[in-house]
Amino acid sequence: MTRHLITSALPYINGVKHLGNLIGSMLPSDLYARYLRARGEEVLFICATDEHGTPAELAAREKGQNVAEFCAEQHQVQADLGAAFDLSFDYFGRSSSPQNRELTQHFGDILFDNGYIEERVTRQVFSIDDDRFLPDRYVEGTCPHCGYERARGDQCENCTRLLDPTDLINPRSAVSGSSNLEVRESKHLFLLQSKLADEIRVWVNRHQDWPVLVSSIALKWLDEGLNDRGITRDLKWGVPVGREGMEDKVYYVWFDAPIEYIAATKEWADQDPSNRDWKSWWYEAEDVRYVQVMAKDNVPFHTVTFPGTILGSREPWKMVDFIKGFNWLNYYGGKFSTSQKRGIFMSDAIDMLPSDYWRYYLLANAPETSDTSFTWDGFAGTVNKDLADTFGNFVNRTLKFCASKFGKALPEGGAIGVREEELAKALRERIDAYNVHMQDMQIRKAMQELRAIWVMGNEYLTEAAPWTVFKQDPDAAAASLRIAINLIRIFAILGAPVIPNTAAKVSDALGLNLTAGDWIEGDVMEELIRLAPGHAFEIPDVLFRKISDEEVAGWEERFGGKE
Ligand code: B3M
Ligand code: ZN
Repeated sequence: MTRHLITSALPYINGVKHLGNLIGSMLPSDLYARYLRARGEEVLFICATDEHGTPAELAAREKGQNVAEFCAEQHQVQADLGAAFDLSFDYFGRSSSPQNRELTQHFGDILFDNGYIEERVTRQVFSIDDDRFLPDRYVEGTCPHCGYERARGDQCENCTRLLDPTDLINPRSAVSGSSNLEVRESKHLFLLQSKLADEIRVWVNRHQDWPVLVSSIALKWLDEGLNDRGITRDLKWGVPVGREGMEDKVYYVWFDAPIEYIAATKEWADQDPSNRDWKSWWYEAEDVRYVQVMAKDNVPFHTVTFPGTILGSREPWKMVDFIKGFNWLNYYGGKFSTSQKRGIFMSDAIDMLPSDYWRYYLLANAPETSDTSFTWDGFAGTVNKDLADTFGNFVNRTLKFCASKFGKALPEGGAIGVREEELAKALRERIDAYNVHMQDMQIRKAMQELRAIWVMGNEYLTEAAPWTVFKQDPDAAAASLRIAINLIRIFAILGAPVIPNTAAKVSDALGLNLTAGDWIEGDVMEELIRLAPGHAFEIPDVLFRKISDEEVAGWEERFGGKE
């Protein structure tokens, strides 16, 4: 039987992630993992913080912490937030782990031995006052083309021209502002991607089932020609290269970060080595289907660069089978921005409302085919309509009405008829469609089916109208309430990958013990009569509350909506 390995792109360590990051990788991969587990599949779901690189060093400096301390703290913050959003990682690792150091050095060494890495001497800007080499983007100065005074050494943001740091007029360090700079020579490792390009293209072309977003980005990079890439940096924070003559160098963050997918699995196994085997998931792992989830800016590194690392190793490491890529979730049409603190961050969101509100809204509006925009109006509309009215209200009014007329157990009497047969048939079709979209990771389509399934329950209840039928024909009312309560169970099961907390509440209210592995398979009619007369229930508190216009106005104000 196939085993499923799922990785989410690794959230960068420099601060709390915003909702755009959440829907760009972590949440949809969680949905997929939960769905597969519900179908009884064997799943390993891995994520980690991506901790190396200059932005981490600078973020630590800004907080007055040393970088290791900063990363340890921020890792915990992100792990806690992931748990608060019910991200069901089997393991949430750290790219600064000893396991990743060892594996990254292994890949570096073997690529070197195989002739895919070579040493080259480069000329780079050194900041004397900062006592460090500056990455290109941390050299600032005046653009020689347009005169913009805050151009970065890699690119001018004003005229978009690509630059070399030595092109800048009046260059200075973006770290300290010091203009006490000089160009020094430094020896670096280069990954000879040009030698691997053909092989990478063949591998990409073998994956005709990838979303267009993903394959088009991969092919664009390949068509533009792969340059050999410097994969080491003159920094202290990172995976040390560990080669003679390169004592002061570390691997570039994008070299070690994807290797952390493997290393995090090893971290997971090392916690319980007698029961967990990391290697069978990654090495000669023919029975594994590997799915990666990420936002579009990460696609080149996963379709070209990292595959190059693996192919060049000439070792049988598992390569990705399917990549789900996402466009941007914008905030009122503009970018969410960690550095400009624009938009909504996971920590704000979870203080405002429970995770299921966010999970459903974000998944239903996932930026799959194009960028989408978060607006408070849109959020409130979706919550009020789909979650409060369609789902939550169905559960509460059904159970309340039943309790008031028949007590808190499924009532006896009546029989199923044509309406129920039709309901079962229509449900089967919708559930089949839901399964297909979930398997294909067509997230918005899947959410549309789920919503349509909830709507069917409401329509059934409106037509069966137990509240009016009750006076003349209590048996008929009892029969339709039994069906409705069974629908609640079905809704909870089908909704569990999306709104796991609420599904658990509903399952408790129905006195059930739903676990991963429960799904609606086979004959739906049987599922509609599964809970039998006499089965007791409780009435849960309101499952989803409505969001008022005043709240929307207040949040727009607080988070800077409109403009
Ligand atoms: N850390 C995502 C980012 O910060 C990046 C993903 C790494 S996945 C190996 O853009
Ligand atoms: Zn310019």
